[in-house]
Formats: sequence, C-alpha cells, structure tokens
Amino acid sequence: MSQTLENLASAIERGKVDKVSPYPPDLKGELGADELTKQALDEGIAPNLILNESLMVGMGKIGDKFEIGKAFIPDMLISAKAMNAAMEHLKPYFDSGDMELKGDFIIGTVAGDLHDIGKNIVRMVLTGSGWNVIDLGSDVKADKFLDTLKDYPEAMVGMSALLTTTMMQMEETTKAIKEVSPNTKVFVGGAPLSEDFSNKIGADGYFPDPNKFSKFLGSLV
Ligand code: B1M
Repeated sequence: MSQTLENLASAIERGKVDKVSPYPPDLKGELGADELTKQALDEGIAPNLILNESLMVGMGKIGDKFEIGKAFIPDMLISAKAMNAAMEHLKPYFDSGDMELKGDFIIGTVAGDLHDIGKNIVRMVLTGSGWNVIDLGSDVKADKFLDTLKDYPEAMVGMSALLTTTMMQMEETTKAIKEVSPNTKVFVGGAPLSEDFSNKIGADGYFPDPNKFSKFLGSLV
C-alpha cells in the first residue's frame, strides 16, 4: 500500500479529521483525513482504491478495537467524522455520471440503525451511474419505504443494515413491500448480511460492493 494510503487509513482509525483538529492530541498539527485524501487523489490514486484499501481498512480497524473493548463509541464517532471528511473529496468522482436517468431508486438504513456511511456511498455510486436516488436517511421504518413507493411506484428499493439486530427489520420491510407491490425489486446490503440471508427474507439480492451493485442494476434496464 502507498505511504499516503497507509497514513490515511491510520487517520481514519485514529479519528484525525484534518490538520487543525485538536484530536487526537498526539497528532496535533499532522495531516488528517481531509488533506490525506486530497493528497492521494493528487498522486493519481483511483477513488475506488482510496475507498477500499484505505478508508475501509481504517474503519475496520476501529471496529475491531471496539469489539475487544479497546475503543469506545466516541472513538467510532470521530472515525466516522474523519471518514465523512474524506468522502467529501471522493463524492465528485462517484457523482460524476451522465445525467440520463435510468430510473428511481429508494434507499435507506433500516429502523433502529444509525449507520449511514455505507448507505451514503451506495447513494453516491448510484447517483453517479444515472439513478434518481431518493435517500430516506437512517432509522427508516417499513411504513416510510411504503409511503415513498406510493410517490415512486416504479422504483426499486435498497436497504442497508450494519447490526445483526437491525438486519431483522429487513425481513419485515421486504414482506410489507412485496405484499402491496409484488413486482418491486428489493435489494439488501451491509456488513453482517449474506446471500443466504437475502434469500431467506425474500429479497431480490444481496450486494456487498456498491460498484457491482450499480452494474447489476444497469443490466436490468
Ligand atoms: Co457501530 N457497530 N454501533 N457505530 N460501527 C459496528 C457496525 C460494529 C461491527 C462494531 C464492532 O463491534 N466491531 C458493531 C455491530 C456488531 C453487530 O451487530 N454484530 C457496532 C455496534 C455494536 C454499534 C452500537 C450498538 C454500539 C453501542 O451503542 N453499544 C451502536 C448502534 C447505534 C445504532 O445504529 N442504533 C453503534 C454506533 C456507531 C456510531 C454511531 C458511533 C458509528 C456510525 C456513524 C455513522 O454511520 N454515521 C459507528 C461506526 C462508525 C461503526 C463501524 C466502526 C464502522 C461502520 C462503517 O461506517 N463502515 C463498525 C465496525 C466495522 O464496520 N468494522 C461498527 C464503513 C462502511 C463504508 O462500510 O457500512 O459495511 P459498510 O458499507 C459497505 C458495504 O457493506 C456496502 O457498501 C459499503 C461500501 O463498500 N453496503 C451496501 C452497505 N449498505 C449497502 C446497501 C446496499 C448495497 C451495499 O443496498 C442494496
């Protein structure tokens, strides 16, 4: 991995947002996620590589530390803040598709779940590949998906979940959607999910990778 990508992964893990941010104190004055992402782009590193080989690595590390009690909620929050600062630089690359719309796509993180970084990346990638994305945010109940489908009856639906507890919401929401609109395609994603889970709840597919998901959606139109 290039030195810049390594430094960036570390900035995400440590929650170093930008050069002027006072946290963490031992990195005062050092470059943060903001500057390092810009530096990586200036070095010609592809946005996908920056995302997958640096930002995701840093996020994975802070998650692992949390799991073994070596990091706490504020640490994950500040890492999320650093990730968002980095994504601001990547957004234009993911957003830069042509404007010929392929169709409507409703997306949200399911009820009880506040993790929205992955969902936001999927939104950016789909927007960039020409979908009109209606982003319902996080903690989205089944009713909200159903109400939005009334306004966009031809839309496909994507749900994100990061918790083993909230992924169960996907089953209820998928069933509710299929009951009123059997032909609506429902896709799911998020770290704890699997193809088996998607099949079990009656969804139309599980996609761990936003780019492959976007290509698959493109093949449907
Ligand atoms: Co929390 N958290 N968190 N967290 N958090 C995890 C998920 C956890 C794995 C950490 C750990 O223990 N190792 C763990 C879940 C354990 C489990 O359920 N098995 C956990 C926990 C326990 C919690 C709390 C319960 C902690 C507590 O309160 N005790 C709490 C729950 C709050 C709630 O939601 N109700 C909580 C809170 C938080 C913060 C708010 C502090 C913060 C979220 C901030 C935010 O999102 N705005 C946070 C964070 C940052 C994390 C970790 C560190 C990072 C998540 C992330 O953003 N990853 C995470 C640990 C980890 O993931 N290693 C952890 C990067 C993101 C780009 O990846 O979302 O997987 P991901 O998205 C990918 C793909 O999955 C895919 O595309 C994306 C790009 O490749 N994808 C889709 C995602 N959605 C898709 C939808 C699609 C298609 C593809 O549609 C079809």
